[in-house]
Amino acid sequence: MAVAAARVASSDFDPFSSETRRNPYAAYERLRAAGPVVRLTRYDIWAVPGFAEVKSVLEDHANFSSAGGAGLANYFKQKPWRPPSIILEADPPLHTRTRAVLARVLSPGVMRRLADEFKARAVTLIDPLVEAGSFDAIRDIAEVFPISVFPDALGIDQEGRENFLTYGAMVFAGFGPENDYFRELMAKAATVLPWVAAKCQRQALRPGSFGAQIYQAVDAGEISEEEGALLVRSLLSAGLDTTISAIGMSLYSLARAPAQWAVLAGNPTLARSAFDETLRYDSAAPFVFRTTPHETVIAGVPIDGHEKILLLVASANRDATRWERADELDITRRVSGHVGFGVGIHGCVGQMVARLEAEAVLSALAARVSRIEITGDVAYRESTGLRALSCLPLRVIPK
Ligand code: OVV
Repeated sequence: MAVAAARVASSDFDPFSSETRRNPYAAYERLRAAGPVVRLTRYDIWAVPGFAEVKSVLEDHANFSSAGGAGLANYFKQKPWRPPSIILEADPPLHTRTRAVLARVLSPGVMRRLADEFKARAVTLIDPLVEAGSFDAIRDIAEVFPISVFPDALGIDQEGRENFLTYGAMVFAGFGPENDYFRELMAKAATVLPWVAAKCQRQALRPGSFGAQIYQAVDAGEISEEEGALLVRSLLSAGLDTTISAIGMSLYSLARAPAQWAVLAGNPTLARSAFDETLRYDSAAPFVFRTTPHETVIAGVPIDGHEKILLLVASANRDATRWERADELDITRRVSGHVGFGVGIHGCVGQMVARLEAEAVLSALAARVSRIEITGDVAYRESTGLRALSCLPLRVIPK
């Protein structure tokens, strides 16, 4: 159905620009004021900025498909740069089958068994940094800790681990329009993509690991051998650049709020809820797309079939109609219900691993450090899909 352009809000806002990455929140507020769904004229897509509508679209997988791609590219019309994810970029019934496998592999019981190991490794990483007194929280913590614990849990050996950084970055840099950063990463595709494919094979995965458990689902007939490899690939795609970015953004948010750090240092058991509050306050994964398989409506606005819908989860997490003092970081607030991990059937299946990693890092720091200061300029990587810092120079004052 044709939409009368004059009757719907439109904006020339660019969700993928460097300026937006540095500070998206004023623009998000203007979008929320403009309407429940806003036409973004630069890209010919719909944007959804408010909490209630983001949540209801995420909860309506029948009218808002994931098979059209999680990023800007419309797989109903264009060929994706990599074979689509069979969990993130799939609808039921395929998604139901693949999700069941990963939900089992990443279940709460499994997490409990990993917790002590993650915490011990975080202390080993953090203590010498605290002794040194100053460090780059991105280079020395955020880009190190997930790479040190997650591929081990996944069952992948040490060889070539720097390729994980490149691959994870590639996946999320491919969420927006092609830019120089994406092209630079893709220049390494000829070595990185075959390396990733090899690491996803059955024989590359240590017995008892997450990866080996995925192949047990193959042996049980739940998924095919090829699907097994693609689900290992999903853990590699989704499990590193996300936690790297989120741990970096979390430290950045806390470093900008000394009074909040003091609360955490006074009670390091708040680390887990502090991490969730930083995800709400400055979400590392600021958006995800859906695609309409057919005509539908959002908040009464008619939407054509095969349209890309940009769900601004970072904006929803600052919506004053949902959150009191939405623009304030408050690690003691009741933060459950934020959409930084999404919600619905595609809600982050790895969120317990992410929380475990971040909790290990934040509690190890909070146990030792009474104050954090930012000592120089911070910068963002030019990733269109994540808000990821490239550097965060800090000085820490030990207790
Ligand atoms: C959540 C997420 C992000 C990126 C890639 C994938 C999943 C995947 O399944 O490949």
